[in-house]
Amino acid sequence: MKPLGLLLVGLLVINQSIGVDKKKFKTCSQSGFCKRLRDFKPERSQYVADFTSAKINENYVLVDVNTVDLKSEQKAVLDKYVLKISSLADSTFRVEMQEVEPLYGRYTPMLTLDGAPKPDTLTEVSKSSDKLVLENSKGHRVEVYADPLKIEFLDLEGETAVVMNENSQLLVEVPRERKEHEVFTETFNSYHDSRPRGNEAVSLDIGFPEAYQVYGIPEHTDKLNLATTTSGDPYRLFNMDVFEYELDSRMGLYGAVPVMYAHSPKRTVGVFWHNAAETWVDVVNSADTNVVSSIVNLVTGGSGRRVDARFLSEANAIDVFVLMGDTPGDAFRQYTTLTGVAPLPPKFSLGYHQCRWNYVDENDVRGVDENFDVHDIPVDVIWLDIEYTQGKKYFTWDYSKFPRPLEMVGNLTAKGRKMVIIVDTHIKREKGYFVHEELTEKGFYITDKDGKDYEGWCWPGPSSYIDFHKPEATKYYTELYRFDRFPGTTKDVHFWNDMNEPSVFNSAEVTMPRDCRHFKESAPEGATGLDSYWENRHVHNEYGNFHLRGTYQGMLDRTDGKYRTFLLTRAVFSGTQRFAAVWTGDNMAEWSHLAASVPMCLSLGVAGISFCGADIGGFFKYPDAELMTRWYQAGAYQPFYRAHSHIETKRREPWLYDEASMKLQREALRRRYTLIDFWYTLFYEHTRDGLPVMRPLFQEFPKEEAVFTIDDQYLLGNKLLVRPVTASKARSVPVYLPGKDTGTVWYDVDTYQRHLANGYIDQPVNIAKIPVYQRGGTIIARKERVRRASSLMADDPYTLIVALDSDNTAVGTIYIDDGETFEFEKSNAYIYGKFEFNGNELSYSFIDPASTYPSRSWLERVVVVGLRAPPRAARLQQAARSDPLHMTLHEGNGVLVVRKPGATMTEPWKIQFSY
Ligand code: NBV
Repeated sequence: MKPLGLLLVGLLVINQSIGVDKKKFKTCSQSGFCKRLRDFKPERSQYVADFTSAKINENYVLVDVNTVDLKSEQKAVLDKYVLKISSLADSTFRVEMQEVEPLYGRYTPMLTLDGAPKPDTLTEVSKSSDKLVLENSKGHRVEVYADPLKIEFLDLEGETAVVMNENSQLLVEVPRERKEHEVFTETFNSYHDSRPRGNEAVSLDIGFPEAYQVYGIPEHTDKLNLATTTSGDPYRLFNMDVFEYELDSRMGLYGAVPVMYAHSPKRTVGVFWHNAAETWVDVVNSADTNVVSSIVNLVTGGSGRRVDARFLSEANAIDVFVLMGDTPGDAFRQYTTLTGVAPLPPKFSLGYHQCRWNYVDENDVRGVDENFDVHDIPVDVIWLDIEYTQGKKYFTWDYSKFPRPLEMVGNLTAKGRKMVIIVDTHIKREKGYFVHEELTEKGFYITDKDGKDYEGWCWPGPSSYIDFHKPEATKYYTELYRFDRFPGTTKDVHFWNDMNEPSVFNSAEVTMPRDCRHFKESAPEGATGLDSYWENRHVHNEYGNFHLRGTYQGMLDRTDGKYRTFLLTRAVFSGTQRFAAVWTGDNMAEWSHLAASVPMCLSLGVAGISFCGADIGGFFKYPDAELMTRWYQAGAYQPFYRAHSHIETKRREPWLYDEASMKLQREALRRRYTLIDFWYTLFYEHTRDGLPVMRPLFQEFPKEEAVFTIDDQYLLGNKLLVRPVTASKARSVPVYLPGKDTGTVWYDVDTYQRHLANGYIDQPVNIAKIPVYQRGGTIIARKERVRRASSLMADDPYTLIVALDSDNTAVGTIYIDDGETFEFEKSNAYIYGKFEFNGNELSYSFIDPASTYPSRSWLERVVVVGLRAPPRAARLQQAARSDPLHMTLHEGNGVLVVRKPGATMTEPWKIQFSY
């Protein structure tokens, strides 16, 4: 396309009325395999296991499975498969199945797992020709039935928690060489997919007896608990650039994480469908449909509940991890044990990020930066979108607008701030552009179906895409992030990888043609045919991860692994958390989109991806002052806190609103900063326990049925309960306070009003109010002196908020380090401290006594809330010090403030209270 063509495309994009163009994206019935297989539900499964051949090793068993012709009397064998069931550490099993000798090989995701999963023992409990019973070291049993094949996973009480192929929907399509008359090609919107291998889809039904709800399989825009899909399409997992995506939808989006959890008051289990190809997931919740079976179930002693799921993928092997739980936290951790946790982020990245498409030049950047100071608003990062480049050629600067990038970055870092700049996935095909020329010369591009460098259309016009499956191509790419390769960047310039689904404007479903070719490392020697490469269809959902891994490694390498880095991505797959933070893409300045940010980030969080946020204010359209204010307030309590906006929209930095709104936005931002160490501690703890930072209520209150479907409020760690205001002119919001059965108490963080958990309360709100509650029994450290950027608050003192439970006790933690290097790992340069209050004493001790960090922060204040009887005196003990402390009482004597204890954080201390 010529520049005029590009302009026209651009105008079309901008002028088109707001709302997704659904015609661009397939429904299940337009997707060949989904249509072909969705209705596949034979009366009896053709898959039969043969246990005589079962080979049991210490950690796994191999079983021959055949499909048999049910119509023939001798049940003639059709195809031969091998089933492998492995036992893995942390109550996890893996089930793999494919043909004995797949014609072209089947692709297994390469970057999802954080190293090889640790094995657990697997022992044979019994074996007959009908049934094989296996057990792991914890006592979880797997019962495999032979004819037809069915696999049940039992909890520790011997009840079936997960069952596979009970509905006979196991299917592994066996590719055959194309016969002359056969047509493999499929067409969608006039785009042809050559499908050279023909049909190679896989399918499996997975049932969850007793489950009340299922969760997971982000990224979608509907509720956290998944809906029954019998009417309408299944949930779709296929990474695509969906322009102006709609809410309450099961359509595919930028990301896909095929992990699902099933929860009941009894137990939580999970399944991780390890497949990078396009996948559709059907869900049937018995509560929505099956009255008869519910009654039968009730009569037979069950809860009457059950959820059935069914996974359908275009290609690759059957490969499913089963997470036996049994609590929600256990299942979430089992998933991150497999796929990894987010590395400890540099502290600045938990502060506020100011972005826009685009800050147009150096002056603009300077102006924005200065305005934050003028209006006394904290900010850690200023961002640059695609316009900083020379004609969308990443790793270059448009020097007419950014003549001195180093100086610009230096101005920011002098104030303790950072910069993030964008690097998209596509590479501009332009003569003279060094990246394009080198990639072409080295043969590092993805090729089209005929083996020529694939050329698509994206922001820069004609573009190609790196074949990261080639290890040397990834290595080449990492080196582009070296300071000498990308002049104008420093260790304080971090990155944003966008359009990495990948987005291709002139191809089916705005992404790469499925028959494009990727390098196959495991190709048989000398192979030239279909077994010599992978197609995009096999690796599709994993492509973003390959790009991210390259960037992440490149950023580490540029400082020889000295500094931690920040990276943001739009495409998502299993394991993305190890490389990048995620945002929910191009949302809109609408109340409904503000509300959707909560379930979207919650479902990413349970899928291992905690570092999540939505564009504050909404990307498309313009947020009025009220919406913008509410969004700043909500975002202050979400992990990734960045304002962003479309190039065509009106500027909307806080000072551009009326004075009163600006002050409210500033107040919200300042609240974020008072909790900066709380956030940092949460993220540190995520690296240790693998649990979501932003948690659904059912994680902490798994037996309380009323919370199973709540997704407009959530918990930060196990400490704060947040219920953002997501409606205009709200005078009050309903807030559910969980924990009735355990006598949980909650304290309003603004007033310290104490609420005994008892379900919903009606929380009055005005425009300044953000409903946030601290759980009784917890201690949170705050920094009350908010400065220009988080780095400037490093040495500031702490205020501890001790919120008592009904036993008059509380505990909390604090993590402190230099905020930017890996010294915490390399030389134990950190403090991980624990606060404990038992009524008579508040103590501070080290969880990891071997670690130290010379923190200059000190204890400035202790606020104890929920006290029944105020103490008479308090005394600090630290090393040789023993000092009486000054106290005051507030709020009808329920709030005690201990002034200036002055304790340091580098040694343990105690504050003793006498009554
Ligand atoms: O780089 C421009 C935008 C970016 O601002 C946005 O955040 C991304 O999601 N990008 C998409 C491409 C164009 C979107 C219309």
